[in-house]
Amino acid sequence: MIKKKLGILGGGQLGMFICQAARNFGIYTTVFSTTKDFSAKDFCDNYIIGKFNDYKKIQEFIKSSSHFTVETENIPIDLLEKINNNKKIFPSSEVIKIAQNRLREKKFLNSIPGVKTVKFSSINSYDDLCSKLKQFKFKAIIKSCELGYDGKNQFIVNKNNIYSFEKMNLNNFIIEEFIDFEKEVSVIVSKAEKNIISYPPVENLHKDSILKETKYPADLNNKLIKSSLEIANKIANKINLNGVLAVEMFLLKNDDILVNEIAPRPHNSGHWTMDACKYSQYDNLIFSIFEPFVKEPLPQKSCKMINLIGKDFNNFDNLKKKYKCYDYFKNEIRPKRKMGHYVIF
Ligand code: AIR
Repeated sequence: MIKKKLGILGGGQLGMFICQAARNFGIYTTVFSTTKDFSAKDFCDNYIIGKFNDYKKIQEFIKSSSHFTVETENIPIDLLEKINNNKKIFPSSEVIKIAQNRLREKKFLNSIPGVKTVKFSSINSYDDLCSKLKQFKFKAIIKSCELGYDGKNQFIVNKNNIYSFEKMNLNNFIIEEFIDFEKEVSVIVSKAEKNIISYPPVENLHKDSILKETKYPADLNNKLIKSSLEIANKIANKINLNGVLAVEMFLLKNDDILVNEIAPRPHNSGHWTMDACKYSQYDNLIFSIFEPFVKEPLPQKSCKMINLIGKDFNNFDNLKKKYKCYDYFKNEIRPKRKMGHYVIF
């Protein structure tokens, strides 16, 4: 039998968990990493280290596998299209293209009946920021449209601190209304050729724009559970998802739901599924790539997933004595860097 082969763009913790799931199903993995030390290194079968614009290395990577996926959306679109033209990539380059640019993503989301986001506008300069901030009642968030995650390139702007942005390059930024939400929830969906499944909504707690905790089940009434699942499914269908998609949402005091952002890959708020579901988000990614059907997740127990960010990781050995702990094997602790997580049942 020919072994199934999966190429993964990116080798961080998400790539590491994808490799582990792939191995359980006997799939051979090749990771393309832009750094020498990376989380997935000891969990993949093969790896290529190079720059995304290194033609020879990319050719080698495309040759390595029949099927491809990504563990971050921050990958040059021409590279994704190149893979898409030659082999199968999950999700397709069109899906990733939408999710990797905040402006494109928000326009797409608002084009779906029944899906809404916060008010937003594009900005390209400090002058733009000054005039738009007025429209956003002098309190807003600005984010770079591309290449930002975990709070990177995101700033709260108000009347008092606006001057500190005068010297910043604000080209290709988005300004978003600052909203006072009640809760943050996320829903992960996975879609294969023949069916679609969703994980139940979970409640997320962020600190400094980085996910700190995810709680399953979310403390929501049935109506909100239903609406959040409906929104995530609408998005997955509209975007023609093939793979896994996480939908982050804000829940407002009046029970309205606004979509914050989407991620076309396994998501940090789905790590809990490895320990509390029959089939994790990583298992379903593998099914969506290699099988016609994805599987119902079948959650088994309630739990809380807590991220170890930056120096939190120094407590890892202690936590290991009490909880199910995951090390991301990163070479260096940096502030705001996700270093590992643990799960409390
Ligand atoms: N990641 C991707 N998008 C958002 C996140 N958090 C994961 C991926 C990526 C890793 O974070 O697994 O490879 C990068 O982590 P770091 O700490 O090296 O920046």
